Amino acid sequence: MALPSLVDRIVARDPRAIARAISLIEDEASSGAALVARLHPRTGRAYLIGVTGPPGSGKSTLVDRLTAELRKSGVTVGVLAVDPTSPYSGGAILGDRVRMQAHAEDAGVFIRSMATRGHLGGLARTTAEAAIVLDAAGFDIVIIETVGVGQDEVDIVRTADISLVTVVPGTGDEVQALKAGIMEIADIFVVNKADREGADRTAASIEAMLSLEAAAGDRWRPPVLRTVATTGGGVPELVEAIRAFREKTAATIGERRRSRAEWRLREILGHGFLAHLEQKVLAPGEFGDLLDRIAARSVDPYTAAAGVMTRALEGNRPRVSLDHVGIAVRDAAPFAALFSRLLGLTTDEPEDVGQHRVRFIDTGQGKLELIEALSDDAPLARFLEKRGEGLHHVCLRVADIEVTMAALREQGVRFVDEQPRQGAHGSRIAFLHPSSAGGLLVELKQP
Ligand SMILES: Nc1nc2c(ncn2[C@@H]2O[C@H](COP(=O)(O)OP(=O)(O)O)[C@@H](O)[C@H]2O)c(=O)[nH]1
Ligand SMILES: [Mg+2]
Repeated sequence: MALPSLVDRIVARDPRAIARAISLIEDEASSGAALVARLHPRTGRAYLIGVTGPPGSGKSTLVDRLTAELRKSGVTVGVLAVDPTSPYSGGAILGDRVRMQAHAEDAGVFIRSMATRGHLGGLARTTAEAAIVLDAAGFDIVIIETVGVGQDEVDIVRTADISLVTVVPGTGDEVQALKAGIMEIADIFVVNKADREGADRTAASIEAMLSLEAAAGDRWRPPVLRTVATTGGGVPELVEAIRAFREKTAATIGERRRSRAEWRLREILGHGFLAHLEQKVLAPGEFGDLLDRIAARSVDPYTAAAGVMTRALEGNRPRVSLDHVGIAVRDAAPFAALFSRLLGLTTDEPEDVGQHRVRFIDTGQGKLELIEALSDDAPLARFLEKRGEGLHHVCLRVADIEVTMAALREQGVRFVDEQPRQGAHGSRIAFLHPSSAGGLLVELKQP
């Protein structure tokens, strides 16, 4: 299907088009990226609710109830349920999809499972883009249920407008464990399974933990709510708390979304740069070789990374230094004498290269090369006839002449020499065609 018509159908909230779009995005197809680009201008209206917490704490059940409760007031709800990827099937566990079939007949609800595909942080790597689809499709609320496997479900704060953290009544150890990471991200705590014993104690210990934090002025203090997701108990109160948070933070939501955009952009750039390194900079298998060398302690990770980065940044721009400046002369002797008298520079013994005789004068950094023609049909003889004595060429030293030539050819540079040839002192040289170098004759040299 052509992209524009897919966009139209998404905006018209066609569930099949939405499902198709999310699949494209999940597969990280280039058409998925193009689609996101087209949908993005139409987003920013939906309110994103993140639901995180340990597996089995009732997130899916709660999301289901929350959806039903929100629907009562007529708002439309899109749900993204992120599942851990099964190591066997590679796909999402289907349980949630089955569980949420209660809304199957409701056009105001769209539910979709997404597999993490190995991504850590509680979300699939493309969950934020899938949310863009639902936002563009006009869902008022988008609920994102995270995997809930660990403490590091921090991605959700970087994706959602509000984060709900579910907890179950327990020994108190669980609440202690929460401290590590999830505590900080909660805008609302939900003690679910409040029909079980110990819910009050669990809620109290969360309250106690919260009271340790300095209550900074007007800041939102996360409420601790109790729900029974299986019956829907406490869910209206949860909807009310969400509304209160949304109202309280309405003035700063632009800021929050901007800082999330920053995080997202950095992540995309990081991911893109890595992909570039793997595909364009490193030779096949080279990444693995680097790992082997790090494991064998023959290189440290920082040095390895620095080497790759240098190549990535300078790979297509060969590093050069000035080797020498060639000067066409009819007779080298008076020039040698002049440089000796004026500057105290000595001239090397002559060396014959092809039809030319060359002498080098070392200035300490770049050299001067005095070139004489050995016969009347030498290229230099023709040069002297046309242009007279003076600057003939500049020679730039490169580390690897083949690599440099290939890189320059890629940029459209033409060469006088198809292949590098033998130069003075056993070097290998090649001349760029003057038409590719602003009329100047440029020699490349690999010492
Ligand atoms: N007793 C009780 N069981 C619940 C409650 N909420 C969910 N469950 C059950 O807990 C189990 C895990 O729920 P689920 O929603 O899949 O949890 P998730 O892994 O966090 O998504 C299911 O068997 C639910 O029926 C509740 O409030 N009380
Ligand atoms: Mg679940």
